[in-house]
Amino acid sequence: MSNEESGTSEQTLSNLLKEDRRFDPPADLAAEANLTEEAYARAAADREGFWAEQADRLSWETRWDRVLDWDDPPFAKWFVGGRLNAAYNCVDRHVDEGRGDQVAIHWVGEPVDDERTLTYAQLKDEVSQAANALAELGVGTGDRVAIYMPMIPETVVAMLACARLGAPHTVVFGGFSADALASRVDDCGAEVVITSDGGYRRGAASSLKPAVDEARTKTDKIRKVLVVQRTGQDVTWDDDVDVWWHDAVGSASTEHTPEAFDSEHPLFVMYTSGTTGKPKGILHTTGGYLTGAAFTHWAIFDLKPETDVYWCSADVGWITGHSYLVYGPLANGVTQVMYEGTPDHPAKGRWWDIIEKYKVSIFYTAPTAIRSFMKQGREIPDSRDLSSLRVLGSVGEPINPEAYVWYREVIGGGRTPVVDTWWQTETGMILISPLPGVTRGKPGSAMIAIPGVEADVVDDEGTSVPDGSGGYLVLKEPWPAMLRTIWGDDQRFKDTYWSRFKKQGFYFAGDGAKKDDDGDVWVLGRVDDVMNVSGHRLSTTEIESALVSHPKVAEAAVVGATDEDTGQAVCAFVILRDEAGDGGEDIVEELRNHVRQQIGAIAKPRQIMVVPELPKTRSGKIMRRLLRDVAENREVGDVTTLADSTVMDLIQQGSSGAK
Ligand code: 6R9
Repeated sequence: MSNEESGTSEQTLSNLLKEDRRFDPPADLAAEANLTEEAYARAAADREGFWAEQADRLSWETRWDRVLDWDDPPFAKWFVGGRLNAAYNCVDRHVDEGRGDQVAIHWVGEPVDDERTLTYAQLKDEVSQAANALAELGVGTGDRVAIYMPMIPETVVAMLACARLGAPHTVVFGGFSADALASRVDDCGAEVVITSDGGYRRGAASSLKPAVDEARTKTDKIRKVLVVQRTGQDVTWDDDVDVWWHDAVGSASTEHTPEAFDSEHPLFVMYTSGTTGKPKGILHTTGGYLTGAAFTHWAIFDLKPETDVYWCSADVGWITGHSYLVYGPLANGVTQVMYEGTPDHPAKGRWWDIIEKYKVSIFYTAPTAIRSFMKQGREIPDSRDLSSLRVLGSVGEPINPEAYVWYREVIGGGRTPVVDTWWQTETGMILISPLPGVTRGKPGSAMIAIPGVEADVVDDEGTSVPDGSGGYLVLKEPWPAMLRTIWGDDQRFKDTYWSRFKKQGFYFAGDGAKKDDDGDVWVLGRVDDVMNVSGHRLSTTEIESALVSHPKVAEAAVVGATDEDTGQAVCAFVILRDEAGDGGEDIVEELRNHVRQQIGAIAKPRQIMVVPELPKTRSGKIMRRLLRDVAENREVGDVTTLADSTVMDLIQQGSSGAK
């Protein structure tokens, strides 16, 4: 954002920042909070000392002799010389410390009453068996293993078994195609794939194994495929390659001694859903990543491992599933819920049934889910007992103030702080977030960097912008869970994240953000989600927020489409709330005027299309690139990273002729 332009953006962004609702932390939570205000100053005074304290939450076989080696930036090494085993920390340690009978996972399958409970002791046995079975299949330290699974306990077991062996895993979201799987397997050279026959989704068994079979025709890397039987559906079988999990793992010994690995030993590679080009394999290593995931999970959710029941609704195929379903919660030894299916099967309200049944106290989900519940109305959650909830989290996208307030009021009964957590696959851990016992929450703002993290908003030259202005979100100092490189491509790692502000040595996050008058951060979305209409910079988030604040609108996505007159023009796609019916004849005009009223004439959409669905990635992010294709009457581009690739057909049918 250039200097002249930020003046304009300041005015047009003022709509979001007009938000003046504030929510104090509940007094009882504040009194017992894991972190207090003092942590910020303590961490700022001695950042490395602060992180060393956090690393001490883990069990190390050998202690580190240097906290941070930043001698060759941007290649960081954390807890240098330290040795540990991530799986030992997530499982065995709790058993060794006498918590073996505590439930680790209450697993809830999609078919009602298909449930399984695993204690830490049982998890230890299964992880040990799986590690022995993988070793038997020839998996050794450093070998990569691909995991292509539904949301079942074996997925967590498989990840931990890999970690136990020091074999980096790469989890590929089960909704991805055979092509996507093959290209990831190829890129990281995985010779073993762990999968299942299928999983349950929207009431039916959907298959996974055929995609692995197909991937094997596209890459010659795959030597063995370990198959969990989940649905019992027919699978084609190759005796030379395929191995049943229940045979190999079921017959393996429950004794397995975990080896300690170097703190910088690779733990996993997670491919990001790239907008264009080859996906990036983000590499995370052991000691720093586990420290960051465990600490943030404890601090930001104010976790009390002995009494809380935690639930993160993310899929393990996403970084949130890695840090806040597997490594963070299990390192902290909490009891958690894991759910296989969709929120509306067999009926709307399934999630609230689960919260009621297991007395979930901390719940972490995405704004897209919250907005879809708003669409259904409050009667459904109102008819469940959600009084066990005490902290709510949000991740993945900016949360619109309306969705934040609804989440807090309707789901949290007006009691619960909402932590809007900003982070990325690359950051490995939450970096900007309120602290539930400290922060006076503002709907729509992720607030400030957590203790130990240095974030800022800067202009084109890398200079910190004054409060009240917008720019680029950067990280000024290394943090323990930061990515170490892009798998096999150090140059791309440097170019993508470290070249934009090379002189200053800042990490460029790719997000636009704004500091309000109090210095609190409002993340506005990816820099490429900024539109330029007649020379005015408009953020998609701001206009979407205005649309969602209209009582008939459930969800909105805004893109800038090329326009002869104005350079770009605002095009909006909206999903109406159930009770709004078809919205009435004049709905489009009504909404255009609403945006004008909320923000100003410049933001009034040229075009609004009422659609039944929006195209989203697995992590709930709207793929605006595809909507831009529709808005510009182009053939729709690559849809392979969509969670549901049929959505584009629905949108195109609905939008034809609309203007
Ligand atoms: C964890 C995750 C990262 C991008 C990030 C930003 C957006 C995530 C956000 C948020 C505003 C939040 N994002 N959390 N934007 N407020 N609380 O989502 O990782 O899939 O790599 O996406 O998501 O644009 O740059 P990832």
